Amino acid sequence: MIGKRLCVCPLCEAMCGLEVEVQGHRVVDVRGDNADPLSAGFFCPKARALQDLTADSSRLSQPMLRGADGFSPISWPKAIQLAASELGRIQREHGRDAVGFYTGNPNLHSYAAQLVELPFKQMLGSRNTYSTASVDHLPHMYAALEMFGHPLLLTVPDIDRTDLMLIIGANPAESNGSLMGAPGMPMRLRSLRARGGRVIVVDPRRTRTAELADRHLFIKPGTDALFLLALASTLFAEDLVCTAHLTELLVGLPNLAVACAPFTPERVAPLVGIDSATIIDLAREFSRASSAVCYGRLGVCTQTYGSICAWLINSLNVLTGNLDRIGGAMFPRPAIDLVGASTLLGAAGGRGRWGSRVRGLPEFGGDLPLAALAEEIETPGRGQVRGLITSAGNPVLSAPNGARLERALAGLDFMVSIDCYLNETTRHAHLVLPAAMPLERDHYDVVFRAFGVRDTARYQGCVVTPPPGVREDWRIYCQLGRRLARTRGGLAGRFGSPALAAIETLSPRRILSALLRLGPHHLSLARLADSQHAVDLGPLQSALPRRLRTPRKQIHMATSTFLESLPSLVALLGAASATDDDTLTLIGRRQVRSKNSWLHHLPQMQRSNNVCTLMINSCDARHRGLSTGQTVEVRSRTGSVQVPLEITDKIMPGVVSLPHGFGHARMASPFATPARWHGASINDITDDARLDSLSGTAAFVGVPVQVLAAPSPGLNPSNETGTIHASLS
Ligand SMILES: Nc1nc2c(c(=O)[nH]1)N[C@H]1C(S)=C(S)[C@@H](COP(=O)(O)OP(=O)(O)OC[C@H]3O[C@@H](n4cnc5c(=O)[nH]c(N)nc54)[C@H](O)[C@@H]3O)O[C@H]1N2
Ligand SMILES: Nc1nc2c(c(=O)[nH]1)N[C@H]1C(S)=C(S)[C@@H](COP(=O)(O)OP(=O)(O)OC[C@H]3O[C@@H](n4cnc5c(=O)[nH]c(N)nc54)[C@H](O)[C@@H]3O)O[C@H]1N2
Ligand code: SF4
Ligand SMILES: [Mo]
Repeated sequence: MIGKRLCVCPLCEAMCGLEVEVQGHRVVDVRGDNADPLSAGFFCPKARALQDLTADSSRLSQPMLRGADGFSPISWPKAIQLAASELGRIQREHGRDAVGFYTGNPNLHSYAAQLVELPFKQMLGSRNTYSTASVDHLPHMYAALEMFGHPLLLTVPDIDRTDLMLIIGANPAESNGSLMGAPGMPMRLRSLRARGGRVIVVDPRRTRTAELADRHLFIKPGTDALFLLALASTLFAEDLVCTAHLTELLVGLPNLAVACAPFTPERVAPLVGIDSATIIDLAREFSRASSAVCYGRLGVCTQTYGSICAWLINSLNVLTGNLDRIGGAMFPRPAIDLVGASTLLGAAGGRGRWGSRVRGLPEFGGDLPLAALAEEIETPGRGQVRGLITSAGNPVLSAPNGARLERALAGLDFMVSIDCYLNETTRHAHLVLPAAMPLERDHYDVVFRAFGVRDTARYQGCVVTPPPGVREDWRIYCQLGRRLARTRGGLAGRFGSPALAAIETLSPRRILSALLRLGPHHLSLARLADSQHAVDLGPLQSALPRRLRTPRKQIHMATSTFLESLPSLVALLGAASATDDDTLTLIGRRQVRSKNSWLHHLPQMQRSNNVCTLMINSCDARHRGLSTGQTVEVRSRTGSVQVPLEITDKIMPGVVSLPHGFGHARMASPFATPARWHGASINDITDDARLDSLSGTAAFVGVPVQVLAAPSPGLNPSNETGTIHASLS
């Protein structure tokens, strides 16, 4: 039976409205929903991949147990029993911290998984919990906590009404935006310019976003904190600070002025690679625009001064009166208020309350930096991670120095993964529990509706029926969690996990319904379910001081943690550029036909614009006698990969770029991607020792590398690339 369904695309933060044609378990056609208040008919090639995804025979449809001859099916009751007894044994013998937990990106797209994750972690009782936050957005959360009093008080650029958008370290035209639900970025940037506004992009690569902008400035990777300090120091020096409606709320402004003073454009310019006149002009233009917003994402988060960058981006918006103002950086008012809900559910968290066992890296919101996981598995002693649960993730490809993590996984006593696929990580698990995919469960974007450029709400039931052998993530957490709690014996064992039991009885859907009703718009889930399209709750509105969570509802402009980090940046001003001629600086990139590591095997993703190449500037290629298409070896402190070279002047001299999420040559199995699409994992050469010290976020950006002609043809005879070959068993 063929039927048409309106739904939201569950694959990325843009939340595009779709009209899909469904046949049994499969999506057979995808179009944009013109009536969607956010996406207005826009959708990207990934949405078409939903057809491939729902037809994919390589996805898991029953629990799989790894034995000497590889994986074989096992029943659900046996699988849950085995996982609980093995993990329970490890915790009894070695303590609660001996079992680690990692949760990956797709869980952020599942409201039910989000609701159950916290009680699941509380039941586990381990300090070794990890997530993608520490390879992604933690610097923004850190700055929000310091300045506004809550890690989830994150601002969103009011892109549809701004007159000037300064984009630093983000490529929303290809990523479709992050912490900014704004589908159809090319269309939005064009209309911004058509109404007389300006777009300026600061990026070591001339990205698609940069090509749509009025101006693009190359910046040396990892130096954005200096650049932002120079912008702020110019505002103070030229008396351009105008905090307008925010003035009464600010504390520490004089301290910020003093702290910025050494970072004059003249001193900063040679280090960042942008001349001082340009920095000064930019500060003037930003301060004089009738509205302006500075937006930064992964390129500024994942660098050694990531949290400083996030602080300074907020500061720039404050200093020019653009925080909490139409056309500036605004706080959404979503139907489920994440700030209120997280406080209610006891998830608001803190930071630095404990450190990781081996390196003392700070926890944030209860989780440790992902960069610490490998050493926590490798290093003997009380609290060593001997058992691991991974859920909806692929840290072998997504963690810094993923190759080291992969080696460490081999030493675990027991590993269980909850995933839809055998991937580069889950293939190391002893047991893999198959999860229902997006579209195979009811859906509400509880996280990402909180970062939309308009406030909207949408709930949908299941779009396609899941195969009988899979279970939804939240059920797996509840079943595994309750069984694991019971292995503890005594009183705790008798009661299992009351929180998980309560959720199972109530159902996440009822909790969602209550959260919507209690939320600022008092929505009814039944009404949302009846609505064909997303419900428009209107444009962003001013929310201060009401939303602030600092004790006196003030904005803290210069807290000691930030100020104490500045001397090391001052020291940089005096240092000569340390790089020698042979060293290049590595950055990452995202390509349109990708979603992190997990969709490359789908035919829709396999197009010539989605190959894993090393981009290099023509000067650097000439200097090394390298030519386009040739296989090169890229070496860093941690490892090396071989990839084909792509010479392009879209990348800054001295910088090279590899896309993130490839590295599938490891998967020599029936589930593998065809060799041409294997690529190499950038995280085989990133460095788990490079971190933003404040938040513990991995500094993927700016890894020093050497690039040379590969000593022999690549690992694949067809001159395609790969890294480590391994068999599935
Ligand atoms: N197509 C596609 N879309 C995606 C994803 C995907 O994998 N594929 N993943 C999703 C996820 S999980 C996320 S978090 C978002 C990320 O969304 P974005 O942050 O928009 O995505 P990136 O492409 O990583 O953009 C980072 C940019 O920073 C630049 N950059 C690197 N180093 C520096 C530096 O030192 N300074 C500055 N100023 N710029 C730098 C890079 O060249 C790149 O253009 O994308 C989401 N959307
Ligand atoms: N060098 C470098 N490293 C990076 C980045 C970078 O730009 N450069 N980006 C970082 C960022 S922003 C992110 S978000 C991370 C992503 O890191 P991860 O979240 O670890 O990796 P993904 O590739 O998103 O893994 C998704 C897995 O979830 C599974 N999955 C999909 N849907 C579901 C579901 O509903 N339930 C379950 N149980 N499983 C599901 C897929 O099959 C896939 O195996 O990578 C980070 N690592
Ligand atoms: S931009 Fe994101 S939400 Fe929109 S269609 Fe593409 S993958 Fe789906
Ligand atoms: Mo991400």
